[in-house]
Amino acid sequence: MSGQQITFYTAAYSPFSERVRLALDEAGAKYTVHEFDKGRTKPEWYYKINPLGKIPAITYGGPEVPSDQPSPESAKLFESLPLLEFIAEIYPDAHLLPSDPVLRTKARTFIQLYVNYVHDPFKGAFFLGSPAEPILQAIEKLQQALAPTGFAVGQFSIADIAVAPFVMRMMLFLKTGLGAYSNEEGQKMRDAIGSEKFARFRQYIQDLHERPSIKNHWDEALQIELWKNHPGFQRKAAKQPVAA
Ligand SMILES: N[C@@H](CCC(=O)N[C@@H](CS)C(=O)NCC(=O)O)C(=O)O
Repeated sequence: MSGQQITFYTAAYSPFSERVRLALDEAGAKYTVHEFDKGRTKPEWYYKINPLGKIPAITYGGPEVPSDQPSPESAKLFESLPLLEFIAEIYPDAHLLPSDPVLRTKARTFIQLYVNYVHDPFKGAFFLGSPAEPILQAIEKLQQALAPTGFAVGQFSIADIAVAPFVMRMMLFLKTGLGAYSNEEGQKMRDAIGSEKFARFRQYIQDLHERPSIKNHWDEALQIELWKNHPGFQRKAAKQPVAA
């Protein structure tokens, strides 16, 4: 267990940040949270932690200081996927990375599948109103990579942590009609994902929801509230016929 202080910079809407929170919680880490509001410009001091101004980030080590006054002595770490690897390394007892090299590689491959083949079609269909077919094909590929039962590689790992915040939001957006897609494309996605073909993917989503680190934190109503006014989603409303 790491004896160093950890301060975690995050926001409730942020799926990238949720990855890191999940890893910290799975590891049983003790950490301080600095929560930003959605859409706010980051204060000047935050750029000392992440020069990109993005969340998530953590400070690691150094003295205990107020979260808005980062110490020069702490390590400043950002980018969610390297942070997952970091947390897995400093908390080896949490087994967030499988000890078997084959499973470990499969976990990393699953993450790359999401990053390289699923994320853009997800953004396309939900935020740009692109056709549904590419995201359905991408989910099929992701599904094929899942272990026959259990989590992505069987045991829970950083693969699930990296993907869960995105696929869970995707399913929530679809269920609640949030997104830039047309009614027809929305129905197409709902019908496809609800069909027998995607049974393994649906089971995976259900298993993620039941994982305590996710279950204890996932708040559907809050997510809807935080996302419903997303500028990408507004396009859907603009496309609908305006009543005379
Ligand atoms: N590649 C980064 C992406 C981080 C990212 O885009 N974070 C969003 C929130 S989910 C953000 O900070 N957006 C605010 C901004 O871009 O200023 C990671 O994996 O950590």
